[in-house]
Amino acid sequence: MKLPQSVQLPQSLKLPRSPLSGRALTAGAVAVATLMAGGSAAGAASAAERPAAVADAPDIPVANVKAHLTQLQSIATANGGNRAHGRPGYQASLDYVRAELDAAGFTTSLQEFTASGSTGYNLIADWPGGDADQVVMSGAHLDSVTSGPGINDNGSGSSAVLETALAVARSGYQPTKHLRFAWWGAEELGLVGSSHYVDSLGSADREKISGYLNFDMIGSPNPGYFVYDDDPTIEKTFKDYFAGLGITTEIETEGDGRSDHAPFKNAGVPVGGLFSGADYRKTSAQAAEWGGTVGEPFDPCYHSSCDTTANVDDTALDRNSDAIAYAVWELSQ
Ligand code: DTR
Ligand code: CA
Ligand code: ZN
Ligand code: ZN
Repeated sequence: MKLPQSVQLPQSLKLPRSPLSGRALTAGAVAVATLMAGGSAAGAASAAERPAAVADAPDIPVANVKAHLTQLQSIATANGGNRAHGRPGYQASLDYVRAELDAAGFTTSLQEFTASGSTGYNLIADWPGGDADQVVMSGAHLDSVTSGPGINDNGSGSSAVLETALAVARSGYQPTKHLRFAWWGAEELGLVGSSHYVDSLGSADREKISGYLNFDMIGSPNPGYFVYDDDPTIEKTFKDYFAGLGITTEIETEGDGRSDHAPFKNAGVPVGGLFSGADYRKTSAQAAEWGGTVGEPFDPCYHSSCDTTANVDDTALDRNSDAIAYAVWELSQ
């Protein structure tokens, strides 16, 4: 199915402000918002009890994130077993995510590019409102490798970012800054989609991005809790979240330049993100902190056909999804 030409929002477009400001959400409204978001009253209570900075951040229901993973698994199964660039499975994944966002009130657009002789697409979703000159962006690559369905790599990041965006819509959150979300194409071919996006931005529009948060593999079955150590403010935001849960984190050392934050960083945009590990093996010290299996890879199915919905640790997926929401709320106030 031929998709429409990419429809780019003029970056200078001033989006309408809503009278509801993020700070206007009282603890009671947080409770209502949390309940509407499928959270529990207890969740609402814990949200109200949490430090003021995170009072507005809702709990992300991991069941909702897993429901997106189930959809992506079904899509891969119905399309040759993968969701790779240039294949029907990628197109169907894109259609699924975009439909969810359109139904929730996001302004979505597709950005077209070519890689390895095939047309690829980035999906960009803007949440109406906020200062268009201060954009907080969150992203994940939506493509898989050709050898499998790519549920952890990177259905996990794609689904957590999607559910965070949907939580923004459910809560009616209207932060000071503008929220933008992105699902990249052809990351596995060499960060092609995200590089195309950054290269296509003029310098003025690049400077409007106050931070880019990247999520690539956040549900690894033998998980680690790694925080990108690129921008100190973003790094601290994530570390503070996990410290609040009593979870130690390590700085991410596997991936400088190995995921979609790299083009943003190279263009001078502050970046950060989370990672639960790929083909490196868990040490005994890490297992003592995080549990799991010493000597085994964080993700034994990395880039393999067994990267299915059975290849995800629900606790890591849940914690990282909640950390994404915390950071989006915290960095956009
Ligand atoms: N390049 C990612 C996997 C990956 C490997 N190391 C890191 C570090 C940080 C983020 C991602 C990764 C991929 O295969 O999609
Ligand atoms: Ca959660
Ligand atoms: Zn990969
Ligand atoms: Zn990946």
